[in-house]
Amino acid sequence: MLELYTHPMSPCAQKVRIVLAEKHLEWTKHHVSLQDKENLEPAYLKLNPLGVVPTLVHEGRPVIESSIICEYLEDTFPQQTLLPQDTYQRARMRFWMKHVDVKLHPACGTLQWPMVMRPRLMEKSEEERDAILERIPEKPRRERQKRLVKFGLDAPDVADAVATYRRTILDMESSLAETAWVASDSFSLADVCLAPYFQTLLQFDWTAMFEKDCPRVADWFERCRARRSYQEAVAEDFPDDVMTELREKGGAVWQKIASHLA
Ligand SMILES: N[C@@H](CCC(=O)N[C@@H](CS)C(=O)NCC(=O)O)C(=O)O
Repeated sequence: MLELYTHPMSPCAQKVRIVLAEKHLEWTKHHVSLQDKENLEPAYLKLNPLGVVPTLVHEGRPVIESSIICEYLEDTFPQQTLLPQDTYQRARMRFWMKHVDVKLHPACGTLQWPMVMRPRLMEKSEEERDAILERIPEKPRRERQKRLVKFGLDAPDVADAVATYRRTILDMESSLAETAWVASDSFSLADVCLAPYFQTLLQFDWTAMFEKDCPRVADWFERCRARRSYQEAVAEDFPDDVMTELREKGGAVWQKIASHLA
């Protein structure tokens, strides 16, 4: 009844998998290889014209955009609700979800592409690489990804991406002084939508971005990771050998990332 097109390292897909786990929903996995660019194949573009994961298919109908999928699952399966009771806190939750979609997600992609996607694309000839990049549907994304492939972490987008991450962390530290979770005293979609972006920092050994001076954020992430939903939906896809490899790669470029921290 529920099918998810997903990739283990996609924070957007991780958001949806956390919701599915929180609600104890059964679902069928379709792995989309982003490294092989299966997301740009015509069959996948029919489901998701933006050529991105995740896509949820429920009773044969596709639902796209991770935050919309999360809200769709909440509306359709209200058990174990992830909405705060208070309407003001719901507004706060939606603010954070929007912040993730508009700012944090592009920042994360800017840091992930040079680490994960670029090495695979650089194995191809320039001609093959250009042909793949030309198939990316939206122009701003296509242009950004071309820059990230060409220049890696030296691309001009990287400084702003690191600053966006850091600003987000500082704003979360303030929010967490008011409520136990980011938007309210209960775990909500705001936490679901933010947590996977901290998995990215963890997997690349970049947690110094918050560990030294943002104790509330550090504690919040520990609490997210301790949830069964996070273990099932995210952590299980990162066995020790995968983590070791990613953390070595991330550690090797940490100084470059840190150079953009104010
Ligand atoms: N706004 C979309 C963004 C989805 C997105 O950018 N997904 C990434 C993985 S996290 C992706 O599929 N990228 C395609 C690529 O790397 O070519 C959503 O929230 O679902």
